[in-house]
Amino acid sequence: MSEMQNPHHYRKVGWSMVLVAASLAAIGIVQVWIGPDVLYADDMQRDKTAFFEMCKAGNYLGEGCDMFIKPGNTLYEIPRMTLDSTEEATMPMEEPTVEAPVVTGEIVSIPDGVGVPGCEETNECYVPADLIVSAGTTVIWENVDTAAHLATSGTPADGPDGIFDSGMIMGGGTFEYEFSDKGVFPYYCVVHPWMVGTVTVE
Ligand SMILES: [Cu+2]
Repeated sequence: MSEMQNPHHYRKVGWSMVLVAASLAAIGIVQVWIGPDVLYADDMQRDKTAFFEMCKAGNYLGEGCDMFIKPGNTLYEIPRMTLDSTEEATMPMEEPTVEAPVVTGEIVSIPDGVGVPGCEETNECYVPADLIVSAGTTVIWENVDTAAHLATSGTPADGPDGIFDSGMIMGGGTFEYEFSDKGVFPYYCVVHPWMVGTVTVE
């Protein structure tokens, strides 16, 4: 008679199942019991934050708000109207300053459609294909094509030389590299090896 055919063994298995079921039930009960309190501390924090925001909005003048007047919690300067003034009080409006993106580099464009050969005939796979910059200049490759391209230092014949490697520049993406050393740096697109360019740093 094998082990599995022994009825006493079945009984043992049966008791184990009961034990597992009981444990699961116990976990369930504990969960239901503590459930609503799990978020208790979180709610308290939320209330406190809401109260602080209310005080801040009221310049910390509200009841109980003086507890927040301490270094680091800046008091707002609220412009006040003067009652005897006949002029309409004007709020000091700050001119909305639109921060123009600071272009601190030279841009090399990767034009549309250079993923198929042809651009090499006019040397326009990168524009400009032969860029001359001064040392310390950041060159920004801007891929305006929909296909992904690379700017990898080296040549198609010898492969990457390890100086810089954009990796895949997705359509609409950019890659930046700051040229600190002088020299002539050829680069190419690993997936479209007819795409070549150079950066000359003077
Ligand atoms: Cu490419």
